[in-house]
Amino acid sequence: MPLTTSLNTNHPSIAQSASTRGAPDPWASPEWVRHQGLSEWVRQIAELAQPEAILWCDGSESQNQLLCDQMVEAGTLRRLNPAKRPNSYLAWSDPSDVARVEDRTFICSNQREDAGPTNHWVAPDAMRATLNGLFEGCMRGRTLYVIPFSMGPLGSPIAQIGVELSDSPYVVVNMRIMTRMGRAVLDQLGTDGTFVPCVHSVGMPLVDAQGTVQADVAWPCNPTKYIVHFPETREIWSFGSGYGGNALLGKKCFALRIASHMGRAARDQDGMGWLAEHMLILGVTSPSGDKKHIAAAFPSACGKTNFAMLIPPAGFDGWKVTTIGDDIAWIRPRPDPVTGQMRLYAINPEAGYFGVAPGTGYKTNPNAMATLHANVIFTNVALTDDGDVWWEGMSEEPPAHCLDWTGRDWTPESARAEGRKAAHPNARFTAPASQCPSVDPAWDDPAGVAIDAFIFGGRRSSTVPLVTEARDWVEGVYMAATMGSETTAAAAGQQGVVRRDPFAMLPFCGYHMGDYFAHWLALGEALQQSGSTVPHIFCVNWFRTDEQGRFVWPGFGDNMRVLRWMFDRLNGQSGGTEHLFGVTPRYEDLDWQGLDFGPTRYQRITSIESAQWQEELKLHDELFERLAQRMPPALRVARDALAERLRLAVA
Ligand code: SAT
Ligand code: MN
Repeated sequence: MPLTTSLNTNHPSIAQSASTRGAPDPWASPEWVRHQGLSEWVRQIAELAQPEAILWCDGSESQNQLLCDQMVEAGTLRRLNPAKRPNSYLAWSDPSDVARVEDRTFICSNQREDAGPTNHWVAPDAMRATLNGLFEGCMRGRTLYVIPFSMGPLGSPIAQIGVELSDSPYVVVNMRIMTRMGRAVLDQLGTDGTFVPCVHSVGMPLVDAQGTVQADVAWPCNPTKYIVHFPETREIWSFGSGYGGNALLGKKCFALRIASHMGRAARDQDGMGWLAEHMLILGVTSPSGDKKHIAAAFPSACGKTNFAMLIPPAGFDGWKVTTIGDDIAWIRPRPDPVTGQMRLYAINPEAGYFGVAPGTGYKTNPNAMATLHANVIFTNVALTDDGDVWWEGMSEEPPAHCLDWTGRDWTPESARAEGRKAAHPNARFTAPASQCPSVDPAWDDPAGVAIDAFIFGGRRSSTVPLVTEARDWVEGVYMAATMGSETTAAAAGQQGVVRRDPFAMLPFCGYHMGDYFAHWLALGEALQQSGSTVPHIFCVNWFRTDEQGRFVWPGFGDNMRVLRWMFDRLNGQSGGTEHLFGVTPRYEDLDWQGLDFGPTRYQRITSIESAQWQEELKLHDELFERLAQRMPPALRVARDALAERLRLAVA
């Protein structure tokens, strides 16, 4: 408890606000806060949650340092060896709080049908009553941090502002990396701008209703968790977790669940609306300087960060991949300033990477490793004896000894004997995007980049070929809508089971998935009606395995071969063969320079087995059945056409 007291009396923003108003009003906002509505809302939440103090986060280095120092003192963070990893910290979470909790995530639209069958729904009034109960006094003894943030470059026409109120200083320092955070955001907000209110508590007050004080722990959280969205009123409430997407509310909660609803609702105003997608954004530049921008959707922990930072392999001299974003894209139609044609412009609403550490290494993603050289917060990775971090896949040679993410001794021998990992499979790094060597010069451009193609990818050990191009927009939307993927450690629950994950948005769509498909179809149609060409749509699967369960495709840098094929297709310059559901390159259509990968192996990752596709079609039907109430007819037509082609193929 003294922790927060010392912070509040020492920090200039607090001292200033108290002194300007004479009588010390502990909940007064600093004079640089000019938005009356914001100040009132903060006071209202403070009255409910009863924090000991309020700290307005100004985004400054000095305030950040103060919070980090306090978290080091409290045991929440460890300072890493500054000679090895300057200005970097390690956090170990409570072992019960390590991933997103999808079954505790709610879309509380006014009407149940609007949330759709793929979201958990509770009536808004009932949920508000529950939240009021949970939040009453939940910050006692803690500081309430006011975190103003912008998703997207400050002032961009595509950006949006949010304010998160959280009792977690870990959230503050992560939000400072992941978003544009601090005083400049409130300057942008002015006296009456709109913002998305986000309320977050770890749910572990330090003083109970009787005034009994309890000691803090390194990672406070609560077994009861609620991640709640009210799409119509655009509010987010999160209780009980301090981890990742559960707690950094700008990310999945705002930039995907609320923003997807915003983008759909905007169509009623301007006839087109916009898209909030679970997509990385990359640039590909050819040796002649031709550049294309591609947005690619993959489920969590399927390699988006690696793909966004790809380094072309030997033999691709002069080709370059640049990174605009690694997780989320906000995409808006707008006329091209030169041709006047409508195009889709994308920004990365985030300012940092919250990437999966295990599997990120000098071999698989050197750009990420370079990004992580300093100013990073690591969560749930191992601590080496020289005060640095390690995780499975970071280097070939594991350290002889380290402390695993639970703080226990770990050696390669103990790992072999007990099968215990040094890092949690969903361990993460939080790092500034600006530190990435492959960062695109336009990554921060408020105007965004014009998208030439979309990629949709899942993790499938069979059935789905390496790459397929849809023959038109509707076929592409069908592919994306019916995408399946094996579950990963990014979400709590069973792993490795195939589930439908339409557009990689299953856990992130803030409204009815059928309406979401309809929005994509309508946007494509509106673009085409305006005389524009729509981006090409591709579907990929890097994850097919052989009889021994080994990946057939080398992946990583070699994905450039697939990117190059797409690039050439966009220019109408490469061939392919048509099959059941699109166009796939023949062996000779890919550039194999520098890789020993014969036609037989290629056959393994591109073959389309009718029997498997008959099973697959049943899974499409199950999804369509679930979404029946709002399933766009065009996708049923696409489904029937596929079924017919399949019937002919088998006959
Ligand atoms: O939602 S998180 O930000 O924790 C990570 C993810 O699932 O992509
Ligand atoms: Mn993600």
